[in-house]
Amino acid sequence: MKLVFATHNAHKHAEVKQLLPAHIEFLSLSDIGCTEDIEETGSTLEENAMIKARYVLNNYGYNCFADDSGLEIDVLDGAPGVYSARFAGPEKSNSANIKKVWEKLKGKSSTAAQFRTVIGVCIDGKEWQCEGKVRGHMTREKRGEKGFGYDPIFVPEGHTQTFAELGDEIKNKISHRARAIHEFLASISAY
Ligand code: ITT
Repeated sequence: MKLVFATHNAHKHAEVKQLLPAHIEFLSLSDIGCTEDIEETGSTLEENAMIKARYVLNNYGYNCFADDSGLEIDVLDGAPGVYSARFAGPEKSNSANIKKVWEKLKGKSSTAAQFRTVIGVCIDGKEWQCEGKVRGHMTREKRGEKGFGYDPIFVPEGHTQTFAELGDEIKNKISHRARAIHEFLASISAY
């Protein structure tokens, strides 16, 4: 089966590629000539994941899945959530986003948080969603060089190092995206 993963984020594409079985022909947006930005106009992770998957199906005719992920901080009522990429502004700067998290957490005693991924799927005329979460807490300093986004300031539960220190091998076993992908893989095992 040919299957498009609708992301322009090369790091995410590489992460997911390592998790998919070899018999699935895994295509990227550039493989199918989709270079435009797919506008994420939804107000939830669920809506945005479906918008991206349906866009590829409707405009390019491929079976597709798309993920939308976000960092949800408990004492900030789940912010930045669906706005994680643009938390500090439309330029989507990781360092500005991290600074804004620290500002918002000033004076708060808890930094408990989770990463959550929703996968929207459009395959052979059917649509469904899968979800994965990883609980943890935010640090008040950056640690580690690996990963992307908020990885240098997120320590997953059961660990003392950030995702950026732990690296892909461990992250791919326990991350929100890995958990959502495993649920997704189980859901397509018959294909
Ligand atoms: P696409 O929409 O093209 O897939 P994106 O970078 O916008 O790529 P998401 O919408 O899924 O990715 O994620 C929104 C933001 O949430 C992302 O830019 C990061 O800042 C953050 N994020 C998501 N997953 C993350 C992870 O595994 N580690 C660290 N930060 C992450």
